[in-house]
Amino acid sequence: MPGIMSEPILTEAQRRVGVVTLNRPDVLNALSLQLMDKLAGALEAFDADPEIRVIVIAGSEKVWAAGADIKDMADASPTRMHELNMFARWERIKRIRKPIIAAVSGFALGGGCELAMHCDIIIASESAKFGQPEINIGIIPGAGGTQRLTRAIGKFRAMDMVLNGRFISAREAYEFGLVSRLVPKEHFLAAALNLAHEMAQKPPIALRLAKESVLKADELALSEALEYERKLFYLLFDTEDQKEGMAAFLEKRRPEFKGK
Ligand code: DAK
Repeated sequence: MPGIMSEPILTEAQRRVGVVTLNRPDVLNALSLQLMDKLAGALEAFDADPEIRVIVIAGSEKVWAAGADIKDMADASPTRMHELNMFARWERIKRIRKPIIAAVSGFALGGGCELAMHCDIIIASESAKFGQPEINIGIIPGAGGTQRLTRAIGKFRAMDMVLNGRFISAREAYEFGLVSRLVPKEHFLAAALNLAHEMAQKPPIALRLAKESVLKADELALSEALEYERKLFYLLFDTEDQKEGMAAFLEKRRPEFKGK
């Protein structure tokens, strides 16, 4: 269909699941500024849509994303980089409140690896490869790679990847704790979508607060984070879904969550 191939992302609502597909196959889904703008906008739209409960970001079977678009940065001065304000788009993605599942197959490099780490669950195909190769082009990770990767897999493995630009296989990524579930290549998208549809049956407010609370583990000291968790825990007793969930358990039936 004319036009579709030139759209940097494609979006689709599948009942309660919002799906965003990265779509720059010629440049291995390099995350251009335009793509990042559209991605942030699409995620915000799904976040605001009451019908949508879970979001999936997918690439193709061959590639998730090979990083930020090097063409956008190659000749840039610090002032130009400041003007481009690439951080703003990433900050918008960080603020999405609904759970985001990354369906990763093929390369997840540089900004691509960082985008996966902005998601909440990473489903990886056995062919996925993760890396932070920025060192090889004279920079360091700029969208949280040195921090989120270190928190996910530990200092020494992160140093090996960031200092050497070493790619790790999906299996290694799974063993290191960077990947939630490892699935066969042929099924990676179906696995991510199935999981998203399952999660979409769960109480949406609790899903959002659970995400918010887990993310505090990286931000706060343990005692503050536990206090934070406690407040969110209490808050859920003000939802109809908590009453429904517990009533359904006691009545031995399936709960019907309304997001209220
Ligand atoms: N940018 C632009 N074009 C890219 C690209 C990229 N990151 N990666 C691949 N391409 C293009 C190639 O130039 C090539 O284009 P043509 O030559 O066909 O025109 C096409 O995609 C196919 O790539 P290859 O021919 O290289 O394919 P191979 O299978 O041989 O190699 C590869 C695959 C993934 C190993 C290789 O393409 C590669 O090394 N790509 C670059 C990987 C990389 O260095 N990634 C890190 C980029 S830096 C920030 C936020 C984020 C970032 C920075 C700041 N702020 C919030 C401030 C992130 C920075 C990065 O990600």
